[in-house]
Amino acid sequence: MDYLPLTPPGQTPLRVMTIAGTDSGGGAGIQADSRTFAMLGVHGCVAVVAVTVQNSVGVKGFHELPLDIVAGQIEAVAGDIGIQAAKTGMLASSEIIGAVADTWRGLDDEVPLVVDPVCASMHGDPLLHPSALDALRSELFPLATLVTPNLDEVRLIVGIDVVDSKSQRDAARALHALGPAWALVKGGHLRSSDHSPDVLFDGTEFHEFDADRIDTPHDHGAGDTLAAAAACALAHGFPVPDAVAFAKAWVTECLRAAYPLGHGHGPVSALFRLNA
Ligand code: PXL
Repeated sequence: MDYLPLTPPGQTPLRVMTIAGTDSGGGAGIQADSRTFAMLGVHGCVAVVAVTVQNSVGVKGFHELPLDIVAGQIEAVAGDIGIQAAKTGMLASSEIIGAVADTWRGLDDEVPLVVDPVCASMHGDPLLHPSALDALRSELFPLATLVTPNLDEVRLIVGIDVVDSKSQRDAARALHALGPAWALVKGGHLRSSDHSPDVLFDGTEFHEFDADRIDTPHDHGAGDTLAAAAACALAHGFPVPDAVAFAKAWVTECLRAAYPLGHGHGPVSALFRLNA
């Protein structure tokens, strides 16, 4: 695959922020985002919204940070360091979603925002209070350049059970109607396909992306990694369909390089790039 342009040593790279939760096991969330940021050559900035207690077997609990600390991290970085793109991951509650949306609306610059609407871990442990779905739909989606739900998240957010390419397009239409500029419906979990077909929609045109389905139990952090890579490409000024194509190729390589960890599911790995 073609990678993103790199910044010469000593020069300031592009800055991309993740607004998300930490993963003590290092597989997903902010840890996955930060690995992708580093391996793609951008400077990663962080707004921590929650600390999860988890390992490869599951999420045992989480602690949410105060709203002023969530908002303060975003403002402090945007006002000094400056960011060229951001992504959201686990946001935990409607109050945090409200604080992130308010802060985002108050920023001086227009910056592309990728919203990965994380609702649960791969083990099914909740990472978003069910009462927060409304805030996600009404407050955050309208601010998003791109939303990137998986099929479980699609079901929760727009109530559509995606089983084939027609329902995948219907879901993309319903998601786009909530206000994001672009909606991506990821088909990695689509049982009717032996590939991983994703559908992207901007209200006018559908774009389709296909990739091999990588058959591995070690796919912790795959969604985070795709959204983080898309944010990096948007920071570079890629048009959204090109950013999605890049991110899909990146996460496919990270899935190929995934490794076992602990007694459960290991993470996708951006580290493969060190061997290249
Ligand atoms: O992969 C989704 C995700 C995002 N953020 C955090 C997580 C997970 C999955 O477990 O723990 C913090």
